[in-house]
Amino acid sequence: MLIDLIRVPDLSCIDDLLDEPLGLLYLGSVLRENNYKVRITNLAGHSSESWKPKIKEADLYGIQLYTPTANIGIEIAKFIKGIFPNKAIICGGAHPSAIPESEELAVFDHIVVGEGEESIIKIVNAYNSGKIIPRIVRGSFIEDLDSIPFPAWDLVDMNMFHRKVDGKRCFGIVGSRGCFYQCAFCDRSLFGERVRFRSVENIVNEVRKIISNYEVRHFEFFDDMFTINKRRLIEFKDKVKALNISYRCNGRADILSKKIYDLLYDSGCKVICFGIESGSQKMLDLMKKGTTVEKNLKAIEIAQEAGLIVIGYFILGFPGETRQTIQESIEFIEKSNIDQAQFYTFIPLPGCEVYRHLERFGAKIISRDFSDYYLVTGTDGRGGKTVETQFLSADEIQEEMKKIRKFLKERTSKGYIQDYYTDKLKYQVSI
Ligand code: B12
Repeated sequence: MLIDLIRVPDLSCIDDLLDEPLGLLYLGSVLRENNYKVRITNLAGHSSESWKPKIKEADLYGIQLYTPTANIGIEIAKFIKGIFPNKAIICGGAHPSAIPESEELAVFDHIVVGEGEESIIKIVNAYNSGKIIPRIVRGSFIEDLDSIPFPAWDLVDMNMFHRKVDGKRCFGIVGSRGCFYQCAFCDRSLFGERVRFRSVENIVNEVRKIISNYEVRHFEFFDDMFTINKRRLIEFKDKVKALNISYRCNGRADILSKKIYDLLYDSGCKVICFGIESGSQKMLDLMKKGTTVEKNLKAIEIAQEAGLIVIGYFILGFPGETRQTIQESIEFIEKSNIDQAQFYTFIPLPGCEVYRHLERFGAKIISRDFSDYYLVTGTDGRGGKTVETQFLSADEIQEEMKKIRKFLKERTSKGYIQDYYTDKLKYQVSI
């Protein structure tokens, strides 16, 4: 039985070939472990039409959907049904996990909610043995993450992906799943609120395998919770130091222990990315970020002192945003001297608290077309027009974004800036 896992193109993104499709590589790995044949059809980098000849026959298809890629994923599923009408198609990923009952997903035979490793095996086994399986399959959160085999990198051409850390091509690693913070803009339907960690030993074994198979020593840790536990970081540093790696990771900016940032630096971390979100305390409170502007400033200072390059992610246009709060974010950037600042427009992603309680937040959705639900794209870095808030219309938010881009361009930033996929390259930003 051959299962074809499809990575759909992200048409709104100026470069969707930055990162390997880790989720599908995990699914490929567990399918192979269960003796199924797997193919990954990687349509990233394709235009709205050029993907069609890439679709080949298989016994079962699996498609990953993010909200902004849901429409193209549905189009691909319809195309498959047109040429291979008897083949079942499963979808999974963040979008169907948030709204599995959505009518738009009617073309799919099965919808997987949450982590896919156990659920895809249940579904494929059922097809293999002629058993019935429900249309919506809700996976439980996998407790023992070490039990999941490493991603099947060989199913794709890893040279296609070009995210760089420290100027060199890197591999992505996910060392934990879940996040217990309650940020109102975040969709946590996928990995849930309870954090599960892989053992440090297991992560370091993955690092070793990548070094020996690909001679790559540069990594990006995608975990939400990479910096949360000092004991783990000490163990990580002790085990990884001799491997001489460089990496970038995400961190909560309310962690103010200098020891944490020293440990990161000592273990090879070059860049830390903080979700700063705003320079306005009012906005941080509305977003339920659970932290303060002062703590954010302090964390940037300590991390820089430890030798790290600090990238800050900001959200523009969250409900409650005004020109005054935007000005506070600009002042924050000037005051903090953060190495790079990146702004993304607020999008009410299905599954996040704002999407579920629009009125309470004072937001009005102006587009139900999921192709508009992208955070950033294009030469001016604008996001899709999806939402209107009490004080700013969607057009005004885009205008403000233009001004911020201009401000950021004039500011010197430090650290590596991703060079985008050359034939799409119009400007340089990093994500
Ligand atoms: C890392 C990350 C990225 C990386 C992806 C790196 C990678 N190599 O996968 C980058 C920077 C590229 C990225 C980009 C985007 N991201 Co992102 N990202 C994340 C993050 C922080 C972690 C995801 C992760 O750990 N992936 C690793 C693997 C293990 O997980 P996975 O890919 O989701 O796959 C698992 C399941 O989803 C499921 N599954 C997936 N596909 C399928 C298919 C089938 C058939 C089945 C059965 C199961 C299944 O099984 C997999 C294994 O368990 C999450 C937040 C979070 N903590 O969840 C946001 C998150 C997933 N991203 C989000 C968004 C919006 C985006 C963008 C759409 C942003 C944009 N352009 O506007 C893009 C889309 C990229 C694309 N390719 O189309 C949202 C998605 C919300 C939504 N409703 O769509 C999230 C949830 C952030 C948030 N909380 O709001 N992202």
